[in-house]
Formats: sequence, structure tokens, C-alpha cells
Amino acid sequence: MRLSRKAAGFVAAATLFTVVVPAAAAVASPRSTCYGGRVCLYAGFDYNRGQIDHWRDFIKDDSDLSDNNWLNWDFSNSWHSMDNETSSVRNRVGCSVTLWQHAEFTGAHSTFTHNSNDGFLANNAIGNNRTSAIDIWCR
Ligand SMILES: [Ca+2]
Ligand SMILES: [Ca+2]
Ligand SMILES: [Ca+2]
Repeated sequence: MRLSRKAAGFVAAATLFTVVVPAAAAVASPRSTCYGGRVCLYAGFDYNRGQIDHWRDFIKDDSDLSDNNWLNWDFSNSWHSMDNETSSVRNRVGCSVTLWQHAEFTGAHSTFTHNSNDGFLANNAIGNNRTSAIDIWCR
């Protein structure tokens, strides 16, 4: 009796887990969405539309993106370095964010206010495929 209740509970928990995880991944497909409280960087223009969906979100500063890899659409590791590859950005983090050309927050840079989107960094000071550090002003 006790054993079967436990077994049933385990099955229910396992079912909940398998249902929730794929749903979260599908919703998050960062091509179209960036969660509140995060800054999302994309390897392609226009938030990767029509391109390989290499992306990553941040909740705090990162002074050197050379040790960060892009994520794939399903949150798996692309094993592809983020350094000098950012082409578009969405900011939902709650404050301004500055992208920097070089590690440790130096060189050319551009600042993006909360709730802003820029699908084309080639016409910003930071430029296309140059970002090497991200400064999140509120964290
Ligand atoms: Ca890093
Ligand atoms: Ca732009
Ligand atoms: Ca750089």
C-alpha cells in the first residue's frame, strides 16, 4: 500500500517533469523572446531570424565573453565561443546595459536602455561581431 502510493507519486512527479521541460524550452526559443530580468545576445542580425539560433542571456556582468559559449535554440551548448560574435541584442534586465569591444570593459561601446531592442549592431559604436564584455548597470 505505502509502496504503491510512493510509486504513484514518483510517476506523477516524473510526468510533471517531462511535460514542463520541453514546454519551457519551446517558449524560450530566444529568437522571438527574451525573458524579463535578462539581457539576450544573438549571434545573428534580427535576433537570429532565418539563421542558426545561437544566443545567450545574462543576468549580471561578464567581463570576458571569450570563456562563454553560445547556446542553441534548445538551450544545449553550441560549443561555439561568444567572443566577437554578437550581432543583435534585446534588453529586459531592468536597467541599461553596455556592450564593450574588449574584455574588462574597454574600447568601443554602446548602451541599450531597459526594454530596448537592436536587431542590427553594425550601425552602432560597438559594431557587428566585436562585443567581448557586457556591463549590466543594475547588477
Ligand atoms: Ca565570461
Ligand atoms: Ca543598430
Ligand atoms: Ca572584441
